[in-house]
Amino acid sequence: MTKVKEWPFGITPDNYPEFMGRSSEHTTRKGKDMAGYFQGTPEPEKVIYEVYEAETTGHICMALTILKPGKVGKEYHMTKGHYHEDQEAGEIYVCLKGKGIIIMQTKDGLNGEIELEPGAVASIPPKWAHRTVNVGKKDFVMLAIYPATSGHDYGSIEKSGFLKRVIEEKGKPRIF
Ligand code: S6P
Ligand code: ZN
Repeated sequence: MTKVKEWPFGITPDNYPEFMGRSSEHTTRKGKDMAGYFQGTPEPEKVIYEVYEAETTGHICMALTILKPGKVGKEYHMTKGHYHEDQEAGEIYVCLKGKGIIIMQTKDGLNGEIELEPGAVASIPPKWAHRTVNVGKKDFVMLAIYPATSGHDYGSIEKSGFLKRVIEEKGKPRIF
């Protein structure tokens, strides 16, 4: 990732677009980029989520994820999910807006989830794959903070998926 000029700053639920403007990488994931991730087939041009990343300060990266509300069939919009290439790299998520669930698992078959609402902070330990799901009706916005050397391993999830999925049932999220 390109290193951007360091600058002292604070991020709030209102001023996060400033971080978007100063990030060095911007990724948009549309339905066509996520073939095989959902049980159903997403509309190819529909934006599922956007990520703005920057190595903000001494070996620490920050990334802002904006996960759009919506579903593919009964399944809520979600990120691809990944392990970190560096097996020692953990991560902290801070929820700025919306309602979400992080689903997590290890290669040994452990799994878990954390619910996120504004102000909530989640700790993702090393070796745990993580995927974020928007279970609300508005944008889900969160900040991730992680070592610059983490790297992303998408391969294992692309191949085998997660042990759990999050669907809407009777108007509420159900994890199964
Ligand atoms: C990076 C961190 C997040 C995700 C982002 C998108 O370690 O976990 O910034 O990259 O939420 O998810 P994904 O699975 O497409 O990278
Ligand atoms: Zn991560």
